[in-house]
Amino acid sequence: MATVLWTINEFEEIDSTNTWLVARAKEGAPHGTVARADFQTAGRGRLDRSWEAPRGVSLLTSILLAPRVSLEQLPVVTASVALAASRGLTRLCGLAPTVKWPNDLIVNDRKLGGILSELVDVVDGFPRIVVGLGLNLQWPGPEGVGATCVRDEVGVSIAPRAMLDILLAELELILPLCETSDGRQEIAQAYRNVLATRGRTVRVEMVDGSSIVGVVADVNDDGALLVDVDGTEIAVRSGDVFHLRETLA
Ligand code: BT5
Repeated sequence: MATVLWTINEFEEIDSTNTWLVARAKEGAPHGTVARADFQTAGRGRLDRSWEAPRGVSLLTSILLAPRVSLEQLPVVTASVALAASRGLTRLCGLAPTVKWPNDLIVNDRKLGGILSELVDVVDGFPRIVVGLGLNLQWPGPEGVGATCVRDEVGVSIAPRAMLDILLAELELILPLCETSDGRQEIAQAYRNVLATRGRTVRVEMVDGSSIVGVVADVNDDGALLVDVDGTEIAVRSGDVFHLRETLA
């Protein structure tokens, strides 16, 4: 993958950076197109949930990517964005978030950020996706959801645009790794090292409504979560993970 030329579109207000960028992608916007907003009127989480943030205190961004990977390998691309955000934060302020599979950024068991990846289409066999990231910088998230922000964790107020710039710089280093099997192994190893869920008993709710309970064993090189259910390892590609402690609460 050649060096990415980022085209950054910034908005004071928008419905959702993901919604905007998916629409631009369908009109032919290229790999490397980025949207960032100070405020979203209809910020989206996964599975039709909402993402809340007051004006100007969070990184609210979406990035259009067209890596040369298969559909099965797409989770690695999303994982790369989570890793890039985590590394960028460490460089900016020393904070080292872990990742709750699939891609929540966690500090002290609280949610610092979340990722919403949406497949746009498949062109010449390669998927194009919009990866959206909401990262709480100076506002600790809605009450009652167990969230936190960078300022509350380390006392540093990071401007959203500064966070975006360092995220993109880190992403430039990681993204090419998605396209080779050695690179994907490297990403999987880095992801494993920050995986908050490893060894924990979890309930995983699948997209089809079914669920499993087991112990998180690992992630594989394609980014699937490997859950040990009574001695049988199940590879989960998409779903919602609840630590059992949360389930029982
Ligand atoms: C996510 O969803 O964690 C993905 C969030 C992606 C948001 C970005 S912002 C830029 C881009 N444009 C968009 O429209 N979206 C992306 P999920 O795992 O479904 O988590 C959503 C849940 O997190 C909600 O139901 C709340 O409980 C909680 N939540 C909402 N706002 C939050 C916040 N600021 N911090 C922490 N948790 C929050």
